[in-house]
Amino acid sequence: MKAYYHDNQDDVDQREAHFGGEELTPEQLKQIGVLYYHCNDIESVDKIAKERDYVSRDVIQITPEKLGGPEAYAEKLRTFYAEHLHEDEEIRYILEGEGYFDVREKNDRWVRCSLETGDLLILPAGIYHRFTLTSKDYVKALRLFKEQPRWVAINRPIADDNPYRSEYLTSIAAN
Ligand code: KMT
Ligand code: NI
Repeated sequence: MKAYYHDNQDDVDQREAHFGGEELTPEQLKQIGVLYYHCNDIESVDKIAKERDYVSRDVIQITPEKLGGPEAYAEKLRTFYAEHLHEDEEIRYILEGEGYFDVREKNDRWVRCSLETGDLLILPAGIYHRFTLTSKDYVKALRLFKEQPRWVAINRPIADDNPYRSEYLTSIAAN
């Protein structure tokens, strides 16, 4: 994985790298509650999931075929790229392909986390983020859930008043 500031060139294809010129260290990510691991086997993933009380998982393959045709696929990609948060922590483990998770840093700058096969990312509840494929146009990822498979996105700015948002902001305030 590599994490760096996004160049904010929103008129350029979201699947491009958008490298803004400055990388972030794992320590800097940790300060906003974002954790990263590289897992070479599923046992290492299982261990993390167990430690953090995860109970279920599914596999998502982001292709038009797997997501119900070109229109449903395009709609799904739009949903993932709309800035949102979740009320629970999210773990994503890349099984094949690549993806970008953009997360908002403290000063509201976008940080792009570039994930490849074997990378595992943990996003805390309440952090604003979005997801896009890379120019390779393919990812197969394991999604881990603390409840039964459930993916609810609350978009910005509606989520500004969400208690999980306030809790998250409090948790990183001292960093
Ligand atoms: C999210 O919450 O943005 C996602 O789950 C993106 C798709 S998983 C590769
Ligand atoms: Ni999300």
